[in-house]
Amino acid sequence: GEAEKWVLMVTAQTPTNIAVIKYWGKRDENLILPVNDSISVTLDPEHLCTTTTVAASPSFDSDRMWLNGKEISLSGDRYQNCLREIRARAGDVEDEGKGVKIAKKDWEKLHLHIASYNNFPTAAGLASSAAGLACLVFALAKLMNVKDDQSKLSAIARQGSGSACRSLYGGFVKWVMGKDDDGKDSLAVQLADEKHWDDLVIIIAVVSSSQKETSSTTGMRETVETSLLLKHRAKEVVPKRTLQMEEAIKNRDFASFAQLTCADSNQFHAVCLDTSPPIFYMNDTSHSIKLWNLALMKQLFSRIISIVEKWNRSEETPQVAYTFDAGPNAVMFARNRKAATLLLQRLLFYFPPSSAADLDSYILGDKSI
Ligand code: 2P0
Repeated sequence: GEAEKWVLMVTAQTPTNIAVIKYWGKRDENLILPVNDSISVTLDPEHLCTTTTVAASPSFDSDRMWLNGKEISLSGDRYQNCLREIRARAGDVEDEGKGVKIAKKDWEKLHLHIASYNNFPTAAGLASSAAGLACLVFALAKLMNVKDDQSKLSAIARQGSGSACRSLYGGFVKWVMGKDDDGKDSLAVQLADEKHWDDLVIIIAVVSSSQKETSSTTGMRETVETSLLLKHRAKEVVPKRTLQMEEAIKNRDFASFAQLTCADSNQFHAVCLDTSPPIFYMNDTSHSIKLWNLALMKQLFSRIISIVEKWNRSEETPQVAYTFDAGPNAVMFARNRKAATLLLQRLLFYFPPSSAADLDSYILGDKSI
């Protein structure tokens, strides 16, 4: 009847995050519990974000989801775990304008339609799953009037994709690995908000929009199974480095921040190389180079590293840090606007874009949410 025609909707927008202390390796694959803490910076939502609309209606027959306009399956454990956890925490919802009243228990039988858009390449190593799952959990929590705080929501988003838990907060965020077997204490906490370090500028060179070859999930499973270096990293290196990074962020100490960020990116890729069979994210020449007029992808990575390392050594104090994830894009942090301008000049000199349109692939943004 008429009363059955309502649709209740919520739209949310969530930026992606870039890890400066990397998450790589799980101790529990189903709950997504990591082998070490990680720290990230949440980007400005303008450039790299997911927009998700969630809708509930008695006229929907099943839960369905569309990603970038294409229907995708929700049957996987990760989506199912997130939906179940959110539904279990749903509250009463009343929309007087629509004459809608939903009781807590009604959410179990109300179906959802979800539409999600990324304004950046999906699965190209720019943490699209991070923004996507964080946004989904956040939007559903709003729709269903879930009262849990962001930290509790982050533990739900974590079950969708590990790095997603860090996108529930802006600014600088730590994913605490936790000790419990049930994962309740494996969640995100905000270290500093988006206004804390205003000088910092993040520059991302989108090298290729093609999808990466080894997924993070598979890659880290193989690393956990085969790499001895990972055991050393998780037990000895990351615990100390996390504390040092927290200090660097607190004090806005760019020299330490840059040293730790570069070192951790390099160790993450060393751990990938220590995996059997080895994983090469930094010189993956299997990707076609669409946006950049480069002979080989590996030249970009090694050249960015050497350009930045050389430049930093020639100055009194580091000007720029680099970090690379499980995909073909370069993320750089400049200590301030002046360093960012100089960095862009250098990038444009060493990697001249082949057309004006390619200039768009340099994204200049603030880290603020
Ligand atoms: C990070 N990455 O800390 C690290 C650095 C990639 C390199 O988190 O299996 O997509 O969904 O938990 O979160 C990528 O891993 O993996 C990632 P799942 P996820 O940002």
